Amino acid sequence: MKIPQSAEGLIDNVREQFKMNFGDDAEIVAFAPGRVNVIGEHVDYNGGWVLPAAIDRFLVMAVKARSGKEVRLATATYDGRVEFTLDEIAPGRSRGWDRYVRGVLAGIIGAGNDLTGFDACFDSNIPIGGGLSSSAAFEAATGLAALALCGGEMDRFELAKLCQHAEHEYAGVPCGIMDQAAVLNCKAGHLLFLDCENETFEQAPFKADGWRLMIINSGVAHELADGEYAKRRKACHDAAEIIGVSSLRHIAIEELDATLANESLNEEMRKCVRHNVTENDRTHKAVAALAAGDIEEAGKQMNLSHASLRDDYRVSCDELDYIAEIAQPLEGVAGCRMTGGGFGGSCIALVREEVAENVSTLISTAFSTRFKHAPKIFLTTPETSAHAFKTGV
Ligand code: GAF
Repeated sequence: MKIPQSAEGLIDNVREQFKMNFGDDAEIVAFAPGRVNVIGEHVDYNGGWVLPAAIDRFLVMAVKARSGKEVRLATATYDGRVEFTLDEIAPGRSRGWDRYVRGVLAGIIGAGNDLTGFDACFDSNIPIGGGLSSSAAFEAATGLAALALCGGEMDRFELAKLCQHAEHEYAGVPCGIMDQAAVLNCKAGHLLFLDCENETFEQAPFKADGWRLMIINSGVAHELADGEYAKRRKACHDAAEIIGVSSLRHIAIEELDATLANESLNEEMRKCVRHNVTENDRTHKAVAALAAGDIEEAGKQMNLSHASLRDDYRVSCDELDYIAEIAQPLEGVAGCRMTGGGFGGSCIALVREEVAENVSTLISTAFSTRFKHAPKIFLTTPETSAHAFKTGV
């Protein structure tokens, strides 16, 4: 395993913080990246296809085993220090950030691993609420650190499902599998073309020479547990039942018009079906375009994706719409769309590296004028997935 250069500084800091908090060296370090989704949005929980990449922002966790069942968590990311025992990890014991840790530990122990207590210190530079999967990174790093502590082994997709379960049961977010699968399976320099029904994926090389992924964080914290996400998910599920398919992914683009003519579907369901079917089609087109080096076509599909998420799926917001509106026509921008769950969070743009600075300034100026705060903009390259390693001290 090669430690990503962009994670090195954070790893050093966290190891130092561990020593300051617990007076000793950590024995294992786990790191997990955030993710950005290039295209294929709000389709993962309907068995669809997604195209995320790991980003060069990480959560790092340093740990050391203790005898007994006590877990002590220290962090610079959130306020405070939390302590609990491994007998106190059932759902509902905490509403704080430590619920993610409790949820993952419960899954690891439930899978038959013999885990003892431990000390842990973590820190993250993945923007929280930025729609970049800071919570999936937290779960993945916890899972890998815990497995390394007890010498347990688990297939990465199984671990992703365990983390997804923790998110459902402990954070109350009925998310799909994309985020956890991405942070655990992405490969540097590649996009993860993931089939969420069959749980299979291809590593699609990001061979867009001279192009970069730009992330534009609106600074509007997205909150997926507030009900809208669950409502969309339910409308999709109900629509699939009426149509008679196990999930919306089984409706081909050629069948869309006939499907929408079904009089038993209400307007809400129709919009959800249309978004899912067209988004799956766009994702396949974007993957083919990227493989052929046709960045302009991939960008066009991203722009169409944004419109569908805004108009049919209604998960965008003024800030994200404005970023897309400003960015899409700019010279050197192939496409721009909201990314992740929406209702705030970030946009992703495919941008020519040589004009990236200029594009960033133009977006930032226009956005700041309208919303009175600046977006946080950065470029990323597809990074590696989560890993754990022994420190050797
Ligand atoms: C959030 C969820 F966690 C994912 O599973 C996915 O549904 C995404 O929103 C929308 O594509 O990130």
